[in-house]
Amino acid sequence: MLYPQTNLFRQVFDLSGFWDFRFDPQGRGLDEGWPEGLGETYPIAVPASWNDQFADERDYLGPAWYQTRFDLPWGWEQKRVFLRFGSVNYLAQVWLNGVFIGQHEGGHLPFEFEITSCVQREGNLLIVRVEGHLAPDRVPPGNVPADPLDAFGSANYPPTSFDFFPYCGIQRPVLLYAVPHEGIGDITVITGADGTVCLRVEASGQATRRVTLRGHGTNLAAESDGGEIMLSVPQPALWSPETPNLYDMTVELIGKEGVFDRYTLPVGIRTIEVAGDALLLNGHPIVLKGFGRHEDFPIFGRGYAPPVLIKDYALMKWVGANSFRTTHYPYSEQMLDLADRLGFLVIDETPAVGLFFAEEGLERRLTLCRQYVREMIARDKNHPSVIMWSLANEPHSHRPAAKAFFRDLYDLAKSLDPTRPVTLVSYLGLGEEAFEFLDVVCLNRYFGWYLQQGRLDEGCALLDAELDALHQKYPRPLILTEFGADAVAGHHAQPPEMFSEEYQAEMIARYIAILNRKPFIVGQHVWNLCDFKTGQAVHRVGALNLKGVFTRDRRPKLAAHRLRELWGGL
Ligand code: BDP
Repeated sequence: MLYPQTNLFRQVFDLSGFWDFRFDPQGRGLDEGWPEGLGETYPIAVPASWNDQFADERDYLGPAWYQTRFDLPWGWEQKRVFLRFGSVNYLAQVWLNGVFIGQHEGGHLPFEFEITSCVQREGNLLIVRVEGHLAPDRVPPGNVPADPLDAFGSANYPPTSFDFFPYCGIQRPVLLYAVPHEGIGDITVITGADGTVCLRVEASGQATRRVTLRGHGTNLAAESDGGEIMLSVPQPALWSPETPNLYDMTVELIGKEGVFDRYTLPVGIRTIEVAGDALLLNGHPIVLKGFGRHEDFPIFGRGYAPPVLIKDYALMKWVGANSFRTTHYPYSEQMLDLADRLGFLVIDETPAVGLFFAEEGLERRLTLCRQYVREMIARDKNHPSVIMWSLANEPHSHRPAAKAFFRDLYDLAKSLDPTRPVTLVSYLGLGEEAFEFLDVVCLNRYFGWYLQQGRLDEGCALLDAELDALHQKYPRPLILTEFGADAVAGHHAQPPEMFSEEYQAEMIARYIAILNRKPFIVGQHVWNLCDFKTGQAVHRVGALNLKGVFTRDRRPKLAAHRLRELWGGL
């Protein structure tokens, strides 16, 4: 799936701004004809979650309705016109000029509709109904009934099956874009460390495909009438965190009258593979140092907030990190563009967090997970920064159905992208049967926090032993994808005790010392980069998870300084 762009043949128009908004707590909108106009409304900023924009309604999860009007830019009558949503959480239904044009389930991934036949030159009315209820047969699930088999159920409020606030609304940009009637549909780029760049271009219409690749002293071109196109870059400037070299690639379609469509994208030449216990980037072992994170900021909620992205990269670099996981859903496309430019290694994760495997709703959850795997890979396959797909975070895999569920998703991911390792992130450890076929073992651990509370010696000894046991059972690279402790900024204790900055810093440093001793550990991701908003629960003071090494407004705690020493940000 290509991100819309503007050039001689294509054009993008961003509908971000203040839209009209209306809550619909009684669910009257459909009966009262709101698809044709909302009547009385209140202004709302798009994109941004709705929950923190108003004085009330923080916990209201929908339905709610959005409305905006637009005219077509000049010259678009000759084009195909699409409407593209970057992310709407959770269920979106869309009407244009009173006509229902489609719906999409699941946040954090883009969807689009062709509107060529129903868009007017002037006075278009766009209406979006959004609904974010938490339900056991949605992914991620919510309102999950207690399960005697694995002591799991939703206990917090709102009743999520995950530990972050279920922000709702139009959270990423809504774009209107135009492309030629015949043109480039999709591009897939696969690179080799020897400098091969292999391209698949999907296009409609009779055309020659011309590809040019420029940068780092190279200026190459190739043409083909279909199928794959191969380029070979002599002495390639490879992409890596230390040298995030990108080439400019342009794909053009040429017909009888000349060039009729063009698309440009940055290309990083690199390989990623698992070999024994190692994770190899361009044939060399790498160790991921970084974080789990959230798209989370006061007032914006989970809304796209460009300065926060820049800040978070600056903070990660300051600490000496080279990597992050898109916990627990795919991040904005802009976040990945920046990872390509700034040299970060990304584990790209689907929104499948908190899955459970009771019969009821299972088939539906699997269908949704398949959809997310497809959508994520279609969106992110061309990013050199993305080095691994994560199918899920902390599934409650106690029932036998879990293994077949993940085998299905693993095979799907591999069939769509044979070039990247596939994993899932587990808290079960030895009991996670999907580790039998996953390429990399990813584990979250909180010994010395949720267990062995206040007893770091005991917690660290357990971690040490468990990592070895896990590696013995599943001999492949292992990443500790989460570890950390809550710390109230400004709270100090000597000797360290839980919730003090000292305890958090010491726990993280002691974990890292253990990880550094084990050659099969190829990654250390601290939970979390920043404090973030959660639902309400006794263990979430102020409805915040305080495991950030930075506060929610991005100020360093002691642990950030300690990490900077350990990871060489100094
Ligand atoms: C892990 C989850 C993560 C939580 C974290 C915590 O993967 O989403 O926020 O625990 O409790 O189990 O802080």
